[in-house]
Amino acid sequence: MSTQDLFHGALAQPVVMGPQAVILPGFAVPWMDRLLVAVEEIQAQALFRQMSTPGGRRMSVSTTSCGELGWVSSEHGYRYSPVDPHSGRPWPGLPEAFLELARAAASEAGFADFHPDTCLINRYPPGARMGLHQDRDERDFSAPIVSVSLGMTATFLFGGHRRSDRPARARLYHGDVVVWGGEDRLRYHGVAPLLDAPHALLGRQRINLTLRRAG
Ligand code: MD6
Ligand code: FE
Repeated sequence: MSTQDLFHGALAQPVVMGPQAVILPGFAVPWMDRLLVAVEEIQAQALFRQMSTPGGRRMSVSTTSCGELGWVSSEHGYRYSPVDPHSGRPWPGLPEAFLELARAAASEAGFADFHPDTCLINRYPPGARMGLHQDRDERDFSAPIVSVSLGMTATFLFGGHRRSDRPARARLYHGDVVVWGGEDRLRYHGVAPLLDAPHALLGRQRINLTLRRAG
């Protein structure tokens, strides 16, 4: 494990990305062991799968979910579903560690009373990326989104309110948390293609948790 991994969180100050968007470096570190155990348990019950976009293209990330609802994408569009279409069963529950971390991070960023009902889990192998998009499948945009980065480092792209706005770039490390909401809630964003730089704990993958209130 590198000194970067050990001390990044303890030393770094919040990085302001917008009026209501902030990176909290290393904020997830105190929850890390519980987060990783929970991700293992979830992916054993609801397998990571590569979904298709409405445009008919296969996403380069693999996805699963937990909570009352799960985000699913297919040729027919994007939606939240109470059951995992692969298994026909409800999604695994939201782990207590996810809820604790999400509430603490939201509160740190100025969003009191965040009650997520879903967590989308994306797994990035080297080369995987996420094109610029808005998160707008949730019913109510008043709740923020809390995003947790695990494993390999990513370059996050923070755009504006139009797809054509040139995005700012920010590095996201293992244990970093991004919180955004309010007037930044519908900003375009994405992830640049992942470099092949294995992480000490998680190897050749990045896992991103996004906690939301969807229903
Ligand atoms: C990712 N994140 O970091 C993709 N969306 O892998 C997102 O798409 C995202 O990090 C909304 C809010 C925060 C995010
Ligand atoms: Fe998103």
